[in-house]
Amino acid sequence: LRDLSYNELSGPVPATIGDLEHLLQLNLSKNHLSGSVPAEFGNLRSIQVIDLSNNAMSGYLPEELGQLQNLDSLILNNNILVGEIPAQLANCFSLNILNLSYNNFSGHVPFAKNFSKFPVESFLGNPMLSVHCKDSSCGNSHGSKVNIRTAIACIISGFVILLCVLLLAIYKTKRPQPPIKASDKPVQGPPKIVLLQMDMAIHTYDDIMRLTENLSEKYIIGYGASSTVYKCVLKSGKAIAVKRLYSQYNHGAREFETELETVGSIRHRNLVSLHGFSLSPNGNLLFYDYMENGSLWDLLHGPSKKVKLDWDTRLRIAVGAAQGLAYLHHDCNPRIVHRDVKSSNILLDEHFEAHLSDFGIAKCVPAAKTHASTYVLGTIGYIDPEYARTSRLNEKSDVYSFGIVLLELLTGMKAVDNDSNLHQLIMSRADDNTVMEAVDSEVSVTCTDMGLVRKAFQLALLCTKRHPIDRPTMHEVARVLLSLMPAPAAAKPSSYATTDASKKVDYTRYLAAAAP
Ligand SMILES: *[C@@H]1O[C@H](CO)[C@@H](O)[C@H](O)[C@H]1NC(C)=O
Ligand SMILES: *[C@@H]1O[C@H](CO)[C@@H](O)[C@H](O)[C@H]1NC(C)=O
Ligand SMILES: *[C@@H]1O[C@H](CO)[C@@H](O)[C@H](O)[C@H]1NC(C)=O
Ligand SMILES: *[C@@H]1O[C@H](CO)[C@@H](O)[C@H](O)[C@H]1NC(C)=O
Ligand SMILES: *[C@@H]1O[C@H](CO)[C@@H](O)[C@H](O)[C@H]1NC(C)=O
Ligand SMILES: *[C@@H]1O[C@H](CO)[C@@H](O)[C@H](O)[C@H]1NC(C)=O
Ligand SMILES: CC(=O)N[C@H]1CO[C@H](CO)[C@@H](O)[C@@H]1O
Repeated sequence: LRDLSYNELSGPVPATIGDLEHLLQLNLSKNHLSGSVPAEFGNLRSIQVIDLSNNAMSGYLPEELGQLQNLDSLILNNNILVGEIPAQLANCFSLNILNLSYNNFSGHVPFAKNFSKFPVESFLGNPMLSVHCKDSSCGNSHGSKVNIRTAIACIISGFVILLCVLLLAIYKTKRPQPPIKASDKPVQGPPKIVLLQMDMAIHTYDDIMRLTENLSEKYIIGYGASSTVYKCVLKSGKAIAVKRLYSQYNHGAREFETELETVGSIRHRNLVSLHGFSLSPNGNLLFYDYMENGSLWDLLHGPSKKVKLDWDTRLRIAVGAAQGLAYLHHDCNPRIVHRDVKSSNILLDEHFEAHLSDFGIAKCVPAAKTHASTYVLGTIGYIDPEYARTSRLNEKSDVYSFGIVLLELLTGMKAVDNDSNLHQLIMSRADDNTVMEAVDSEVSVTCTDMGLVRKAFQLALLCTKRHPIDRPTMHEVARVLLSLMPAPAAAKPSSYATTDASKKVDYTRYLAAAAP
């Protein structure tokens, strides 16, 4: 349901459209749709593009649209919408393209700083609509009708004034005192932070440096193959993780930024969100959600194994990670291959909900030589042998790596330890039917139905099948894992129920095929 434009659709848009919470784009332009825009549009949490232009939509625009935090384009021109433009639209902070032209809107254009970026072309052809203007020099200050020329003049002067105010504000905040030390180099000012989500608003690069004492060692919470991660508690008290990349990206900064912006727009409950970034001369900084309970690797193999992970928790972690990965594979456009699925990239929040981290930018960050064999990206023990052999990467390579994580969860063993390889070990045990002896004791004492553990083993072996084509998709993996959950949890609406309801998976076929 992405592009239904240019059809002969007629009648009202059904309110049930609000159930499609994973929908990214909705293009219904150039149909014969009538009726009003349903308030349920406010439930389309993931939506980025709404195009209802060139229809016969009437009525008021629902203020619920203001809830759409991912909305980038709202295109409603050439309809017969009436009433005021809801001021709540100013809350759609991702909104870049707005077209309300050629309707019958009345009242005035909302005056909000974050709304004034839209050009007058966004509002053409609404004879009853006036442009609200705070500046008295705009003449008609009673909010009554103004003609389009005054409107343009107002908007332009509004823009100029706003720009001046902004520049002044920036100038003032960035330079509390005149610089004392005269430097030979031209003063460049601190690096800028590109914000992708609102949480970090009002923080400057200098703030981050101050809050982390210039990225002091005492704030380090982890090391990756290509980065160091710091914890930074923001002014609001909320913590974020600051990841500093060791190496400069290989290709253009602009390309890297575009890539990061894409990653920043991806949001799912089982993915670690990127809130912003700063490409500074002192290293590139990426700002992520902070995950209270660290990585799965630390929980399973870390020095302080203070937490005992019972079977239910492990299963929930597996389900969460599978759903996050399935989202990248099946609900993102273009689809995203993670390339480095492993237990240290599965992070746990304060409720022990799993969030997959480090997706989307793997190809920008050269793998550290200690971790990757050649230029094949990934981590030893998790790399799909087919990918290593052919260098041809697809989603099924992630499925393989996920299978290894599943084995890790079941056995509590590392993917590689000294010379022993977990996958080979389990394969050989599968041959002589002793797989169940490898189950982590923490699992066997907390699981009441070892049949479920056996099924999870079978699923892991399926995921790690030699031929990519024999491996299930992540959607299928997530469904099988969900089916292993205790009934009340499994009955909860899965986040996929809406996006992929039509596709049925025959689990038994898969499980039977995996039987050793
Ligand atoms: C929607 O579809 C129409 C016609 O196919 C196309 O011209 C328009 O660009 C599309 N809108 C968006 C936002 O992609
Ligand atoms: C946009 O501006 C309005 C009014 O100035 C404000 O209430 C709202 O919080 C702003 N939204 C964002 C996302 O900044
Ligand atoms: C536009 O709305 C006004 C009332 O606000 C109404 O009088 C007028 O007929 C409407 N025009 C169209 C084309 O619907
Ligand atoms: C909105 O649509 C109208 C009619 O197609 C067009 O003239 C105008 O340029 C568009 N505005 C923007 C901001 O794209
Ligand atoms: C951080 O660096 C700035 C400039 O390099 C310096 O003025 C400041 O004292 C440093 N702060 C700390 C806590 O080291
Ligand atoms: C790996 O080697 C270390 C020391 O060489 C040893 O202590 C440890 O038991 C070995 N682990 C396994 C799983 O063989
Ligand atoms: C094992 C562990 O670190 N658990 C913590 C997970 O996060 C919550 C919330 O911060 C803590 O209370 C737990 O101690």
